[in-house]
Amino acid sequence: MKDAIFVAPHTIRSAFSAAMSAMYREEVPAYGTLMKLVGDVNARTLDDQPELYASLEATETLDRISEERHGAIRLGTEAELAMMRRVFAVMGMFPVGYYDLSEAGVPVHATAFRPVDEASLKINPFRVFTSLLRLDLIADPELRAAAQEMLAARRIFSDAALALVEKAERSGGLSQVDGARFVGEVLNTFRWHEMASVDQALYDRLHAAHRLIADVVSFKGPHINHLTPRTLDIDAVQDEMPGRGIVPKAVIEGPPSRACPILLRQTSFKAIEERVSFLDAEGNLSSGSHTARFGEIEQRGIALTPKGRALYDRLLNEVRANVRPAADGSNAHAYSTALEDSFEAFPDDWNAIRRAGLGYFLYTVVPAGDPSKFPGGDIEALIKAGAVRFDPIVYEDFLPVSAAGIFQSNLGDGNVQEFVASPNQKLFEAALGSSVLSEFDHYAGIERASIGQCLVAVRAMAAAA
Ligand code: OOG
Ligand code: NI
Repeated sequence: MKDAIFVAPHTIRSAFSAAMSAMYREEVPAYGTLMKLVGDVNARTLDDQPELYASLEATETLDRISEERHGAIRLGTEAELAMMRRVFAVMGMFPVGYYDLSEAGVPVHATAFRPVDEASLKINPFRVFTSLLRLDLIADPELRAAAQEMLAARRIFSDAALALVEKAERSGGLSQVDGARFVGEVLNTFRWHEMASVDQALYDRLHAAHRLIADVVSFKGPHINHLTPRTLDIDAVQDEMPGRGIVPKAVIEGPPSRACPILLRQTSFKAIEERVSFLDAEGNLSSGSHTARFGEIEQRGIALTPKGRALYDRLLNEVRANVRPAADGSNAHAYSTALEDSFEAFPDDWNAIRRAGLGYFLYTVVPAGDPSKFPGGDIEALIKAGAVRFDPIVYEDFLPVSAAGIFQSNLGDGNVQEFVASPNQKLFEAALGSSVLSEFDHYAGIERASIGQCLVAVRAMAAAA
């Protein structure tokens, strides 16, 4: 009875991601161009690959294939992060994973707010990579204090948004009318503000400390800095961007193109230069520019186990120790060749990946099997007998080295700064007001449950036969 009056969190999430998409296309027209290109490439890929068409048609909603999969924001304070967690919870999005980017020269740590269960992901997978600025990594104490003061004074959520979050928490959901108001109010938090909230002198000092610090501290709120649709052929989109008048980053992040895709491949167009205005203490207006916002695309593969991930990290690090991708693309070809060579060492066959314990799989009973012939015992015997099949579990999370590459190419590739690596998940979780779900535990749990279900189902079928 109670549920009947509430709109489902995934319905609010779908409305929110659609509203973000419309707003962002308006704010950053190049993003609209990217969306069009992605739609064209996806349509062409489905035309060219009837097998892919059939498998996607069976498992997904084809008419939404080119919709946004994720976006990203950067927050300034612990209180903002804690509140953001409550806002995303209303939309059925929960913190998964901890990403320390200080090691890669970006002074933030992060999590991804996302739908967690399979059904919810399927309805709408939208997630938001959410970073928290690490002011402790600003060396100059005076600048740190100025940044802190600016951030402490800003209010990124409207009173109405806060009231609606409290209402949802109190009553266990929002009505349809409140859900629509919530989307409208929360959307405002992610809007772009042409008018900076600091004067030009402070902007310049923040910018000199790190471009990302200027991006977080100088504005009224955490503008959405990119959205990311899914592409079925990331290499084609990367190649065709220049033809549509948009400038791609130098290389695609993540693993190379493979028969059995692993983890996540992503690339973006380089951030656009936008006009901003500054007001000084005397009321004089001046104008400058700010470069932070871009568009990205992603293509996902199988979630890897810790063992598979360790192999991935090792192979990637080996490549990057030899060929560091240059921002201007001058060694892009050498990089991609080295990447392909290195990943020869990663099995490229689903069963080999599975047998080596490198990836997570979902096991299901084959409906056509003859239960009287099923061998007893373990899952391997059932697979051999053709009674059980396995399919890769898709990686729904992010990769710190890739994220750092995306950050960097969109903050100006110039000088990459060094920070002392200082992961601090405890501190992050204290700020968040909850722990983050371990993505590895989550995938392992899905796999384990699917094996358990197969064994139970097969036993029941054999008993009934
Ligand atoms: C976030 C970069 C991380 C991804 O796809 O890895 C990210 C940012 O630039 O704020 O979105
Ligand atoms: Ni991204």
